[in-house]
Amino acid sequence: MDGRDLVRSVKAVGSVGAAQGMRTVRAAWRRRRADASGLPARGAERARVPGQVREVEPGPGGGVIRFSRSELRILVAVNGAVFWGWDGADPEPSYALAGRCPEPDPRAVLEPDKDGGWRVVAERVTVVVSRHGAVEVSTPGGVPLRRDLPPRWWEAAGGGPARWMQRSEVGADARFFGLGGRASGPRLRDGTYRLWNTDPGAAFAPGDDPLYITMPLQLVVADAGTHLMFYDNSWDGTVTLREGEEGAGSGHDRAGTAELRMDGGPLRCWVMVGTPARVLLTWASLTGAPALPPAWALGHHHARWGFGSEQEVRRIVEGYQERGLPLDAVHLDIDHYDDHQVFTVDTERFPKLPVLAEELRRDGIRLVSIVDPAVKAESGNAVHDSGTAEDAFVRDASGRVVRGVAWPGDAVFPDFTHARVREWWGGLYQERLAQGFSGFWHDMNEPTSFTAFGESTLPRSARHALEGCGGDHREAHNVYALCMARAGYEGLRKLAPQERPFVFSRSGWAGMQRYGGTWSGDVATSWPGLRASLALVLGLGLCGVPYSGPDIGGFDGDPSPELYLRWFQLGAYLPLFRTHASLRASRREPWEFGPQVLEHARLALLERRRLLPYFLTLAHLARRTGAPYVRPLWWSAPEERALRDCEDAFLLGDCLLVAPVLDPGADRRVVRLPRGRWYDTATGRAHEGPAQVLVDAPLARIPVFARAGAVLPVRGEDGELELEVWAPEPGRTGGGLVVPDLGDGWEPEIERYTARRHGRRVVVEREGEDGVSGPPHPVRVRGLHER
Ligand code: NBV
Repeated sequence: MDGRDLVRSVKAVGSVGAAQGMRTVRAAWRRRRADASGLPARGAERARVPGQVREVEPGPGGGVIRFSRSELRILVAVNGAVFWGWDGADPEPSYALAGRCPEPDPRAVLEPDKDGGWRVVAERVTVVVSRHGAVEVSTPGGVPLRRDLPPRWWEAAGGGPARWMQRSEVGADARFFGLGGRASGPRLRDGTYRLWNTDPGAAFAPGDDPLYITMPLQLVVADAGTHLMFYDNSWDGTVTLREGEEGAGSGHDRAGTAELRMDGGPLRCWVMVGTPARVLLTWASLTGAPALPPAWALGHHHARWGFGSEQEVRRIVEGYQERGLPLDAVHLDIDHYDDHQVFTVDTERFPKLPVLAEELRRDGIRLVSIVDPAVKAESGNAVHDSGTAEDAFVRDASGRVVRGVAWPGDAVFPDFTHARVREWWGGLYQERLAQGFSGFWHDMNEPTSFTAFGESTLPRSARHALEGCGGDHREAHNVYALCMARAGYEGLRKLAPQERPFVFSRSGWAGMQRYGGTWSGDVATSWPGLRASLALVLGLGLCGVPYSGPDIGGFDGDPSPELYLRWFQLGAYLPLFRTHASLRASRREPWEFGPQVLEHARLALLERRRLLPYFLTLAHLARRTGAPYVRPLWWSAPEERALRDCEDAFLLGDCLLVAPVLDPGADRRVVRLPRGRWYDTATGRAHEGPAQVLVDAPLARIPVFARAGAVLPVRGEDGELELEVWAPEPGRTGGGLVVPDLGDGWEPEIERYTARRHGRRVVVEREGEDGVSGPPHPVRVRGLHER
């Protein structure tokens, strides 16, 4: 029985047969037994709340407030973020932070507040702690944004980690976003969301929750302001959200609430306040700048589980080339491994992979390899043997190496929470580089271990190094993929220092953007699946992960030509633009859906290529500012309530508004435009926002609007950089940023442009240190002759 049969049995039928089936049953049984002996029974529990304030000890950036049954440490950091932690919790160690905790802001001091409470006043935020331990966050003007009520802990009589609950209140008008990758987002409606990275086991659609990436991060947008709240704790937990309701003059407002319940770990959090852009900037300064993808990774990728041979890869590539369709990368899935074993090649079907890679590279196409963490548990397997020599694999409480079941059969799992193991694993990418691969696609890293029933991951009692702190899988699970991404990224930095690593990962946690992006897993082939794929990109962007994109056409099944095309057209405007599908799914090449779809897909591909300089600019800006490429419509106008609820369109950087078609049969759609003038880029027609407009959306294209005054870097017909400038409204100026990509190893300067009307002309100038000058690139003005 091979991996394919296993999928058929585990995923499709839900029952397993023969040897592999027995393995999954044994794995489930082993897991239960390990947990029963490795984890203490909880027994009776005692609840605790902080009690009354007893004393206060001011310190740099804040101080410590002691209550009768707990203590609270508050710290305002120089980047403007505020930390607080209960029961002695410090900001470090933390998997989310990019480095050390930022320095305290010396200007922030703890001072007495009314009714026996205390407060810290910082530049952008005021934090007031009541004498019972409620913590209120408000704007400098005193408008409340959030109130965290006194927390409650439950301690097990027999010892072990305390469970805790934190209830928070936000404005009655507030909307919640974030929590990682949620298929039902980006606006998170009332419900309970689990914080446990999970392979759903089948292609997902809205409503399937949790998925592969969860984060205890809430981005809250309200009239009073925007804030990001991050509870730095990787344990299993749930967040129950309930949007508030306004009394509308006839009654009281009901606050929105978020109730976080965690199974253990510290109660500590970071909050940042400001505009959405400011909040994401602060988040990136705390958790790390998003990795810059290599330029080719912003082009078109074609993947497939089951190319099966070098000939087939060549056939696909030729298919693109013969039809003049741009292609930048081809991804090889697990079927190119030898017997599903990571860091190997099936040399019968892929006899000369380095030669193929070299040929493709000459044509400007890169090869990307899937990398799974599970290692075949068999002596003689080189990775297994070297990992065993390194003592790299996760063990249980009794010291035995934990076994699971994955594609190669019985498998063991590296403990990526150990620096030495990461270094060993990072070195293994040498084999991939020697095969000619340029990029890496981390899969199955929740981690997933197939089991016949219950949860498909490692036992909760499995031991992990956790950077020398020691702990078990309850704490390590959610950061497993983050640490794997770090291992791959840092390994590649060492092995190929001249190139930007390209790593994207199915699972992850807060801070994963430091190492790359994600594709967020196996989205269902359906119209709701298409909607979910946009929700995920938007939601992840608001969690600081700007580079992602779905499997175009959906992972499973057989999309109709229309669904495939609409997905393709959306994907062309998302950071990761990749067609991919499962072994058993129908084909996903653009020519497989008839001549009409082919022609329209060609337009999308060519437009993506034309926009490449813009995507590169957005990638550089994401790295410098934390701003996602793909932003909700409220990004620059969070006070516009109607925009907060708009989930079917997005801003691509500052210049474009993209309105994908997400419903079957549509050839027109309504688009909600934010304030200002917007040009329909297909017709040149100007629309004045705020407004809802009905526009054509024929099969050939999805509606895309350009902001009046936008200066957009594009690729001209000669392949050189050109500036596409959309006429500012009369009497107004516009402008834009351009970051020319100079290739790996270069730190380009941001070029700043202004655009203004001068009579019937538009004047575009570059702002430099020594004043303004004419732009060094050709300029093409559009929209000038409108009204
Ligand atoms: O490696 C096979 C697939 C892969 O194509 C997909 O992108 C991943 O999300 N992988 C999941 C494992 C198989 C799942 C059934």
